[in-house]
Amino acid sequence: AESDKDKEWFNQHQKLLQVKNDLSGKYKGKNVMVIQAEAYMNFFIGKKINGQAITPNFDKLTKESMYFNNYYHQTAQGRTSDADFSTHASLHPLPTGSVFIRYADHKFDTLPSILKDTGYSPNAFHVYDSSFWNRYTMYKAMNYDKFYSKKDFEIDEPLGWSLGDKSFFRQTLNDLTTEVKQPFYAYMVGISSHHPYNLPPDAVDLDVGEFEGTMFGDYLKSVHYVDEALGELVDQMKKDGLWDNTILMFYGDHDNSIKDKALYEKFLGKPLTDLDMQKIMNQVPLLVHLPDGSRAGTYTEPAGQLDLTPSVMHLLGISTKPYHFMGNDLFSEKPRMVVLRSGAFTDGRVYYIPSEDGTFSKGTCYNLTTGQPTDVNACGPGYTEALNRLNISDQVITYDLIRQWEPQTQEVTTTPSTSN
Ligand code: GP9
Repeated sequence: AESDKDKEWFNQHQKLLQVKNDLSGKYKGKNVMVIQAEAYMNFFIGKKINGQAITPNFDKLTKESMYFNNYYHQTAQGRTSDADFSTHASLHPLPTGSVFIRYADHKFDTLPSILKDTGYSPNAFHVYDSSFWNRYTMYKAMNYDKFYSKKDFEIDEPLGWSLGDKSFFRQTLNDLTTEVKQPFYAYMVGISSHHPYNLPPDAVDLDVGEFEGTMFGDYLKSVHYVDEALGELVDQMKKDGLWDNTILMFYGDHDNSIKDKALYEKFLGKPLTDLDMQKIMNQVPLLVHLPDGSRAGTYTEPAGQLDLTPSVMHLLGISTKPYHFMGNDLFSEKPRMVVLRSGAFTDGRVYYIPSEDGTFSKGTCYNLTTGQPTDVNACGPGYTEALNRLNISDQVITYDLIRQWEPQTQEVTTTPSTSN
């Protein structure tokens, strides 16, 4: 049956996730904090505008953290909820709609729930209405101990859609140190850099020069504000004694919806190819700070949101064996393939960008050694596998296959010993 073939795919993929190295289980029992920053892309990391660093705190952290600069968001129409789903369930979001809304009652192997089973206290924090993206229901299904939503925060720094990330991080750390038992899993979803990015002028100090008064300029200011919030969070974690016993991960959920190539060319000061634009619109940064600051450096192998859950489990020494993950382990040296919901994919050697109508031969296959388009057939085998993965993921989600694959509990039939 089709579902047996799907199960077999996971069995095969699982072997890659079993590869052990010196990071396996090294951070067993540590707290894990995962921050998902709104519309936070990779193209501005390490860049300056008018002599001022856009992300000085992120840049400083890269000196003592692992920075994945070829990390992809794998989202579709479900935007922020898709980033949450692919990060925590290690499956692809759907081609249409949001899994959170459409299939919250289906079974998924999710990081919070797995961590809960091993003694962690998983908690989610997001300053918006708890029903948005059906989070309230989905977070219950994911087994979070508590979802701290808008009603749990004091709106003492009103900004954009809601509360500013500076106050959000501060209040979250307060909850973590006063209410939550350790080890914890803290998942924090920021909101300050949400479209249309118009923060009050006194909230952020960044001279964006020729971009002043444009949405692109406002966007740069908003991500600069989020970077300041990140800097304050790290300082506070040090004061609270959390820094040395917490794995901190910070990544962006999806792009900023600003698609005008000319703006990026102006900002980066060079002409951009279609491949450059593809990367700009799909890469988000991932920063991983290990408690002892080890392994610092820039990691250029392709990776993506689906990889986060198996990778956290690798660090904590929790076996991935019983679960159904499509992602890779970021901490093993195996070559990896990253598939985007559009059907684009890269394996680090080639990069395929699909055509508008999805006909394989009309897409473009880039040879990443030369950066130039090559014979499209060089991407043929990869494309077949990319579509295969997207299909399997869709089937698992739509037909609730993980529930079907659960070991059947034997029905116990008892024969009455007496009759009356
Ligand atoms: C609101 C926030 C927005 O809760 O997560 O999500 P988005 O509009 O970016 O999907």
